Amino acid sequence: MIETLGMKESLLLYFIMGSHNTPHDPLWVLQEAIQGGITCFQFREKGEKAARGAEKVEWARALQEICRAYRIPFLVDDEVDLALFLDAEGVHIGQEDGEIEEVRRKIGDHKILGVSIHTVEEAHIAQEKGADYLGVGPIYPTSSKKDAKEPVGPAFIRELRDQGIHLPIVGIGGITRENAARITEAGADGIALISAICQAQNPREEAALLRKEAKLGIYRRMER
Ligand code: TZP
Ligand code: MG
Repeated sequence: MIETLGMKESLLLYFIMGSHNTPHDPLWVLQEAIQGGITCFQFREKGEKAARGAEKVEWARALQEICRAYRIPFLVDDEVDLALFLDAEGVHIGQEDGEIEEVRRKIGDHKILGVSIHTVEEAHIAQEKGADYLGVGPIYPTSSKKDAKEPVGPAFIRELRDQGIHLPIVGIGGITRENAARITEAGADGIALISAICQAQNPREEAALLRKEAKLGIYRRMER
């Protein structure tokens, strides 16, 4: 485990990638994204083309090593046992990936637990049961998640805040440099994305631009 920024600060620019998400070398993409200013990384090795078994663990270790060198929190999607095996900084689970309390018990109090939510009720439950942050989305249509639900739009983040959700929130799904500021302006602490960085010709420049937009949204919200 590494010492990292506070939870909200870590969510500002949350990069997610599996080895198959990019036409480039994933290790190069991660390094460039870090140079551009990402604040958190999630290993999400999922889907038909995903690596499995030992190959998956090798990818995870290689990406984790880069994160460690730059003190970027490394989280694992879905797989609590893999997160524990790697001594990752945390794990991100969906509504179908197990009970929040049980996952918390397994990982302990010092690891980060992120939970995806799609309704105000799910957000309240995750907040009560000890999630460290909420993943909210898809905000916009996305082709990176096969079983994605209907897009909720940035207004849903505002509604969560109005309904008493105070946990750190990261918006996800179809986020680009054009719409990024709207997510944080609506009340999110950051943006999470796959393709905007994975598919970019210049992931470093793209990350830097996205970070600027995410910050801009926060400033706009503070000025209101
Ligand atoms: N969860 C909700 S949308 C999504 C996940 C993992 C995919 C986000 O990918 P992209 O390419 O940034 O839309
Ligand atoms: Mg999941």
